Amino acid sequence: MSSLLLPRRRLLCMAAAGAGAGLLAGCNALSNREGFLDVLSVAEPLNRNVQRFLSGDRLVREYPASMISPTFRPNGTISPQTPEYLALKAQGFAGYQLRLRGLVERPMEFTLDALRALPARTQITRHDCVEGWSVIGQWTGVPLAQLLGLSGIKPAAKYAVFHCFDDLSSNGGRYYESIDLRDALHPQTIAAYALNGAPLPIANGAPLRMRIERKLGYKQSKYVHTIELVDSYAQFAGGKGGFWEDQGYDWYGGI
Ligand SMILES: Nc1nc2c(c(=O)[nH]1)N[C@H]1C(S)=C(S)[C@@H](COP(=O)(O)O)O[C@H]1N2
Ligand SMILES: [Mo]
Repeated sequence: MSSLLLPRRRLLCMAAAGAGAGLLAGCNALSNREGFLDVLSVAEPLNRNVQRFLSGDRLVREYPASMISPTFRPNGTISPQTPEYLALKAQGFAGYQLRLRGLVERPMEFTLDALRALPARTQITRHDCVEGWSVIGQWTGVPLAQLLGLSGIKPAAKYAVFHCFDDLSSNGGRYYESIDLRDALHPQTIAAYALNGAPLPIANGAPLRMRIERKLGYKQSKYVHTIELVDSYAQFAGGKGGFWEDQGYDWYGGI
């Protein structure tokens, strides 16, 4: 069955329902909100629509455990040195909280224990960096659709922005990224706290990083502390929606 044939409203409900039965209430609240999906479709620039047409709302391939790479090669920041990160690291991340902010009905915070207590998704996927290498790893985390089902989504929200702890260019800025809500609600978009069955290593984004499986490596934010829903990402840093986008990389970053 081709997912392209299903109405978009149905697809969003499937994304939310895939994250756990408790989400159906949030899903109904979302799909009942008049105009929400219409706003999304009008706002999507042409190239995004072309990529969507080619890829649909498909799931990316998931691999058998036998294909997991012996080491998940780290890239970019591998040991954040910002004061706020070093303070959390010194306590073994015990004080960590993921914050949901911006255009949500209810701002929320989740400790790592609270995240681990929610229904989890585990997926073995391939990570493709634009530098030309790939690795396969097993990720475990909470579907973002589930978290947004709990916080609610205000009708004006169009993008999820991921705010990170690290200062990759050592200029006082922080790594950040953004995706549209359709990718945010995709069933394989998870906030991951484990890699290959062990707590996420620092090099790979501890204590929490995003996996957005239809995207290139630079869209996979590590060291995430806040997820903010917005109607525009122009207000952040260079205004192009991400650390590498501000250096000229493509915002959509699809694979
Ligand atoms: N916060 C943060 N996230 C980041 C980066 C980074 O430097 N800082 N690098 C990106 C790039 S270019 C890649 S390829 C992947 C690497 O993830 P890994 O270190 O787990 O391999 O993380 C992405 N997310
Ligand atoms: Mo990358």
